[in-house]
Amino acid sequence: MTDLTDITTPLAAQAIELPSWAFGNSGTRFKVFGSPGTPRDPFEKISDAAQVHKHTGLAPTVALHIPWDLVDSYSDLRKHAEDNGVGLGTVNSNTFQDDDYKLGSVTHSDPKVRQKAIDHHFACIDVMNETGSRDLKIWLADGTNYPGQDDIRARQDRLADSLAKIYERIGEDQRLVLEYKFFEPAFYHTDVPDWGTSYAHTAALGDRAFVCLDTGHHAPGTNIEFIVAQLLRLGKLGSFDFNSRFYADDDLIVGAADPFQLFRILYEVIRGGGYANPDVAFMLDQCHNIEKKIPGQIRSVLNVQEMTARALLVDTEALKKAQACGDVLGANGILMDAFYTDVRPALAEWRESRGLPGDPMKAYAASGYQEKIEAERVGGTQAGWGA
Ligand code: PSV
Ligand code: MN
Ligand code: MN
Repeated sequence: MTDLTDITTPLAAQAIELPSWAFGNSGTRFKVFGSPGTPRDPFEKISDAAQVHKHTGLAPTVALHIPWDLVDSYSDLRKHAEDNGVGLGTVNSNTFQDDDYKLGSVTHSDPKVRQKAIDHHFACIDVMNETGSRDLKIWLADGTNYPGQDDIRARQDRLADSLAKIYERIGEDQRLVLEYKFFEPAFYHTDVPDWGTSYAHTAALGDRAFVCLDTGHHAPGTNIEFIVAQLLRLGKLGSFDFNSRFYADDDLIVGAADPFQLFRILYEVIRGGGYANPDVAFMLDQCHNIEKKIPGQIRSVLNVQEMTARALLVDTEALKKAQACGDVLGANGILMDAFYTDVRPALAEWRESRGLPGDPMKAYAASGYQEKIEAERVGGTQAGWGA
């Protein structure tokens, strides 16, 4: 069995934030399939997320999405989370489901619409102050569908201006994290399409503004680990939205489509000092359209743990030597040896030694929780997409 002795300290420090929306129903524009036991409110989403942490010890916080997770009292929600052994994390804004934002939100040419979008972010900061959250994550659906539709440069200026107003409002211990995405829902141009644009804006804002890298938001073939290395070099990698994709923004279980890519990304995170570093938040951004949501999230965090273990096992000294003497195939072989190491039996044993189930998927299935929520809950909520 693989010897994990040298890597258990960093492994024990792993924390992956779950998205509240992964527990609601979601789907494609073709159909949202309802699943029995879906949470009826944000409190139940948190209870479900807590199951993931209970069985894996890997997911101590849950990200909220406003207004999908609108509640009367965020201190009650916070208390509920704490009672269930988890905390509330990143607050995600939403300026993509309101008719006013058809032609843009913080980039809109109408100052009234821009102000409405800015005010929404102020409301999100109010929520953060109650939940104790550190990060405000902004993903914008802003963009255009046709060349000439709007002045793409003026939109950059309006974006910079709106972001500066939002940034001014965040507290000393809070951060603004700007996510990029190269297309969708806009198809001609997106106002924050790539890491460079997010970097340019967050660098202009200041030290408490960072880039969020969603692994599903790049053109096929993009070398994501290079972006990770570059952002870590620049001190601007704030967070990850992990998921996997075959074609577009599929939001599938992380590591499902391409575990090797996840390994390569995690290797660069570790190499660049971004692992178990509070400045680089590991989050999931996934939807479970056809599979059960809680086991879907358990599988996801285990995939991240497994690829992290493999990346931590890279013989970095030997790799450095091979690289220094130009041993192309030797260096590649050292990286591949770690990638091909089956760490699952050793991880199961290590989990048990820490009082966790060796097989969290099995433990959840045997716990009776799924049957209980399916019997108790009727009329669950949409995750938000299409809501
Ligand atoms: C839309 O692409 C998206 O998936 C972004 O990645 C956000 O992080 C997420 O929705 C939630 O707003
Ligand atoms: Mn995302
Ligand atoms: Mn996305």
